[in-house]
Amino acid sequence: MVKLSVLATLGALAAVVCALPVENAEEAAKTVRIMPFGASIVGAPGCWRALLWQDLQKAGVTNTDFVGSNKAPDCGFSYDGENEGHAGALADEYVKNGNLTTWLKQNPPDVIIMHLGTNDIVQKRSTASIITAYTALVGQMRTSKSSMKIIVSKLIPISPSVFGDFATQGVIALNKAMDDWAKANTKSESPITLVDNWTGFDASADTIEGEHPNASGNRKMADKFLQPTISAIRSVSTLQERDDC
Ligand SMILES: *[C@@H]1O[C@H](CO)[C@@H](O)[C@H](O)[C@H]1NC(C)=O
Ligand SMILES: *[C@@H]1O[C@H](CO)[C@@H](O)[C@H](O)[C@H]1NC(C)=O
Ligand SMILES: CC(=O)N[C@H]1CO[C@H](CO)[C@@H](O)[C@@H]1O
Repeated sequence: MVKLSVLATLGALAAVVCALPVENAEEAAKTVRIMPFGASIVGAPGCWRALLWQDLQKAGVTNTDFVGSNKAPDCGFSYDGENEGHAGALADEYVKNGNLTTWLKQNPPDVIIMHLGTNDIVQKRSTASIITAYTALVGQMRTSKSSMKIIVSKLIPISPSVFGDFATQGVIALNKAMDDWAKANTKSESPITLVDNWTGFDASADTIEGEHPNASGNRKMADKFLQPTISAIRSVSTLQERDDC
């Protein structure tokens, strides 16, 4: 009797442990690989990634490995800053050249954080062509991993006095188009989560020269990415936990 009830209790405990939210298992959770992907706003120096990494560690989300062929630029403290943010990059050139596919093979991630398209807009690519490139890139991400968690940022505004009003309007149009695009392309096993880095971001006060975020811009971007990144990491580690159960 006693033994049976102990066994029953153990069985019930195991079920409870497997059902526990992953916060309680984070230390033991498998490392989740995260690839920041885009152009210079992501990569050079992209110190919002340093703040995001720091905020994740502070929040106890330590099972992270940021991956990519770019090493961490100096942001004043040491952090895990590997990324695929390449200065001057265009979404449609990434598609044409297959760069992302190469990088996904080199360092396969579980989560991608993407901010991409500013250079396309400055070089007068249409909203429709950028959205077409996004769809192709998401296809490449899912070929790498069918359950890829994809976090896509609305573009931060760029200064009309530096880049022209057409560029500001292009960012607004692309950000608007992202809503329908994300809805149409999200999948339950591979969600596309939009992060709105446009709202509340000031192209004059929050950038160095009308384009790249300064200290206040980096803080705003890190804050906006934090919760979606935590959710993506947890959804990957929850699936891994379930595999163990
Ligand atoms: C992308 O691939 C093309 C073709 O291989 C190459 O010329 C280019 O340098 C790559 N871009 C980056 C940012 O590595
Ligand atoms: C850049 O960031 C600093 C620090 O947050 C802020 O004081 C400054 O006004 C910002 N803007 C410019 C254009 O430097
Ligand atoms: C309009 C819009 O989507 N605003 C969002 C901006 O970002 C913050 C934080 O990520 C959200 O709370 C807002 O809803």
